[in-house]
Amino acid sequence: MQSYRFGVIFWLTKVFFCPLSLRTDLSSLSVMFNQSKCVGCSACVKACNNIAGQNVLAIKTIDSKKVVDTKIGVELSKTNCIGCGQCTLVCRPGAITEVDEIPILLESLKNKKGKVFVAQTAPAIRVNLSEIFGFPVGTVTEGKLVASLKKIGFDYVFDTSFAADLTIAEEATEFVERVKKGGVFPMFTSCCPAWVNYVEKSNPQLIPNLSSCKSPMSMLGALIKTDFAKIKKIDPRSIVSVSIMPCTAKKDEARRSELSDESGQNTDIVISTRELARLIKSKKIDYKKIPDQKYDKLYAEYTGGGVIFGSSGGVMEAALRSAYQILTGNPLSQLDILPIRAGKDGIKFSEVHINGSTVKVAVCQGVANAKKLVEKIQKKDPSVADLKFVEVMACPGGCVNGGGSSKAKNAKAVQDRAGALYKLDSNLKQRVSLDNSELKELYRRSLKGFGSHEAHEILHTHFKSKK
Ligand SMILES: *[C@@H]1O[C@H](CO)[C@@H](O)[C@H](O)[C@H]1NC(C)=O
Ligand SMILES: *[C@@H]1O[C@H](CO)[C@@H](O)[C@H](O)[C@H]1NC(C)=O
Ligand SMILES: *[C@@H]1O[C@H](CO)[C@@H](O)[C@H](O)[C@H]1NC(C)=O
Ligand SMILES: CC(=O)N[C@H]1CO[C@H](CO)[C@@H](O)[C@@H]1O
Ligand code: SF4
Ligand code: SF4
Repeated sequence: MQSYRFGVIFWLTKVFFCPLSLRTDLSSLSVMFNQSKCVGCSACVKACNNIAGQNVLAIKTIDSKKVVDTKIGVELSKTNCIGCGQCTLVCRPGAITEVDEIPILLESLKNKKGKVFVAQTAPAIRVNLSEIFGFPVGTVTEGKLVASLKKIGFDYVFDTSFAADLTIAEEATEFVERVKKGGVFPMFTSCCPAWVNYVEKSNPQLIPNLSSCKSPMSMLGALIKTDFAKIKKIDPRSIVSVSIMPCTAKKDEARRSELSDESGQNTDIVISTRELARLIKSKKIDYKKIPDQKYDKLYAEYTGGGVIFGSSGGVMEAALRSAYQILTGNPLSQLDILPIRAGKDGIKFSEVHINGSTVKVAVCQGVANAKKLVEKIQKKDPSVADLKFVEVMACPGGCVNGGGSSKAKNAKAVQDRAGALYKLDSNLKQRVSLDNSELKELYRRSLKGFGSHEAHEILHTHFKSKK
């Protein structure tokens, strides 16, 4: 009797707590894993612990095979996974991957009638995609990217770098407002959705420190369904807005209820660099030979500030260029802020002198590093006293090495990708986001000035605790 009862309890425990067979976890909007493909190498577990700092994954024995699973045995979406995709970069057999949105896109393109397809491409795509198609690391191929998307069926292709300038204009304005009126410091950037996920899920007391700016993707997504729709006299409900991002976390960002309105999600579909590369190949587009095309006007222009957004330190550098100009009315004499550029340090510091005061800033790459900095700030460590502004990117190197791009061969390849963006920046006539002429036109047309009520309606958002 005793052993019978024990047997039943054992059996029940096994059924309820240990999945008996290999499973595929499709619960997250960003990443998925398929245990049948896993070889149990634990590379993903290390990436999740050491880079993402989330400790979500573990290797377990299921069906007498060592495979990846969530550490606490629940679905991925119920863990504190931030969707950063660092695990997908290291998984050789493709057992952990981005959630594939190509089938939805193709289905949607098949029923194209009456719809307007609009794409936007992040600053980092122009460098990473080149490599996959055989150009040297760090080659910029904007024209081929636009041409390929047009060939796939997009009616308009806009540049997210334009919206990066917009994010900088609004974020620098917000920073200056906090300086003038006395706001919450340090202010943290909010453009990296994996970092935002961490704050909301695990450290919500940081919410007031986050900038209220939407990310460039979501600013442009909102403009496409308002400003663009109005100018082109298109019903926003007939627009299919697709963003091409080096990021897996953007997939769940697009589905945030804060980023939808009566006409639906501002961004309908998010395709990673890797997915786009697969799509271009499956359409047999000759990426190397396709004649260049230009981004569509309205949201095509970018300054150096917009394009360096794709590198770790780039958002901070761009924001400081603009904040300086807002505060003093003059351009910063030294636009290159070298101590916070790419490089290996997980946490980088710098100081900028603005109008007689010293602004101390920090840049973190990888949420594990951001957690270390936050801990120091909370412990009132003197080495981080008086920090005013902190940039956080969940991916080491920034978006050029995003969880939705392809694995870089080594750290040098990441540096070369970032270097390509800094080179673009140094060759541009306009290097301060505020000087983007399409952006100035947009403010004249509908936004009525930086940080205005109208700008807040379309370009800002809010965050809430999901702990
Ligand atoms: C998981 O991987 C196995 C083995 O490659 C494959 O047969 C199966 O279709 C995959 N499952 C899903 C849901 O993708
Ligand atoms: C967030 O802002 C508050 C209020 O200014 C500040 O006391 C706190 O140290 C900040 N938190 C971090 C981690 O920077
Ligand atoms: C610059 O500093 C001076 C003196 O501290 C101050 O009066 C002025 O308001 C500051 N300018 C701006 C734009 O904050
Ligand atoms: C999608 C894409 O372009 N991926 C490339 C990014 O860079 C690495 C190496 O640097 C290539 O292996 C990928 O193919
Ligand atoms: S997406 Fe990021 S947080 Fe989630 S399991 Fe992968 S590495 Fe960990
Ligand atoms: S990296 Fe891929 S193969 Fe290795 S344990 Fe993780 S899921 Fe399995």
